[in-house]
Amino acid sequence: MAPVKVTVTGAAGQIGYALLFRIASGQLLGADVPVTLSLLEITPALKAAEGTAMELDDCAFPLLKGIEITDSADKAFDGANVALLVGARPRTAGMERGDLLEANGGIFGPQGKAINSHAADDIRVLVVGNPANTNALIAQAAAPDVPAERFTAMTRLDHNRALSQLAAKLKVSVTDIKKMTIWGNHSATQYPDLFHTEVGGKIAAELVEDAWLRETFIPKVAKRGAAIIEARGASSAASAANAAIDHVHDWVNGTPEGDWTSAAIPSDGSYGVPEGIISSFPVVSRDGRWEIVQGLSIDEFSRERIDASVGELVEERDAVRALNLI
Ligand code: NAX
Repeated sequence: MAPVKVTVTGAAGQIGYALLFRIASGQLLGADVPVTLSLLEITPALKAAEGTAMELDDCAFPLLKGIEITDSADKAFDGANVALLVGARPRTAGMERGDLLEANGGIFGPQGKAINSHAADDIRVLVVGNPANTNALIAQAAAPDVPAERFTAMTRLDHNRALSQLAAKLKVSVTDIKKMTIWGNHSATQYPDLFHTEVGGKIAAELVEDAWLRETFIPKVAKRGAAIIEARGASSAASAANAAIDHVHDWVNGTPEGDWTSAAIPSDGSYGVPEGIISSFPVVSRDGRWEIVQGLSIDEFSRERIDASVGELVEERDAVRALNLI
C-alpha cells in the first residue's frame, strides 16, 4: 500500500508536537495505513521542526515511511492526501479583527493556492488555526479546482468538551452519550445543543436543570479554551491534537451507526445557515464524505443561539470579502 501523505502546518508549534506522533503511530488513518509526514513551518522554526522530526525517527514507528521538512507550501502540499492547517497568526494586543483576518489571509490564501496546484485529487483539509472557520473559507476560495466540501474546520474539540462536561454532570460515561452537536463558529458564540443529545435513550436537555444548561454548560464549553490558558499558562494543545485526530479519522473511516459528531463544513443552506459559510453542524461521515444530519427540529432557544453564531460567521465572511481575501 502506498503511504498516505499527511501535511501538517505549524508543525513546530505545541499542537504540532502533540499531533505528529499520533499520526505516525497510526491513530489518524488506521493501524494498517502507512504514512509520510510533511512538516511546513516558517523559516525561523525549521530547526525546531527538525528536532521534532528527530524524535519521530527515534520512535521507530513501523507505519512512518518518511518525513520532509520545508518552508515552501508548494513542496509541503505536493501530492498531499490530508492537510492539517494548524499554523496561524494569533491575535496580539491591540489587533483589530480586520488586521487578524488580513494576517491570516496572508497564510491561508497562499496555502489554499498551493493545495489547489499540488495536492492529490483526494485531498482533505482540516483547518485548526484560528479563526478556523474563516481561515478555511479563505483557503477554499484560493482552491477553486478542489471540491469545496474538502475544506473543513475543527469544532471537534468543542464537541468533546461538551461530551465530557455532560458526562460529569450526569455521572455517566462519555460512551453513554450520543448525538451531541456544536453549531456555528469555533468561538465564544458557538452553541452546544443538548436538545437532540441522547443519554440512555433520553434527551439530555430533559435530564439537567434548565439553569445549568443555560448558565453553566453552554458558557463552560464555549469558554473552556480560556479556562485552559488560565490554568496551564498555555492554550489547549494535546486536546486540540486529539480532536484533529478524531475529525480526520471519522472523515476517512466513517462515524458509527446511531450517532453523529460535529464538524464545520461548507453549508448547503441546511437549518437556515447561508450557503457556503463554513459552519459547525451535526454530521455523519459516509463513504469518506461529511453529510449534515437533516430533519432536526430547532426550537426558539436554539434558533437564537445558532443565528447569533452564524451571524458572526457571516460578518467574518463579509470582512474577508471586503479585504479581497475571498
Ligand atoms: P503555536 O504558536 O505553538 O504554533 C503555531 C506554529 O505555527 C508555530 O510553530 C509557527 O511558527 C507556525 N506558523 C506560523 N505561521 C505559519 C505559516 N505561514 N506556515 C507554517 N507554519 C506557520 O500554536 P498552537 O498552540 O500549536 O496553536 C495553533 C493554532 O491552533 C492557533 O491558531 C490556535 O488558536 C489554534 N487552536 C484551535 C483550536 C480549535 O479547536 N480549532 C483549539 C486549540 C488552538 O487554540
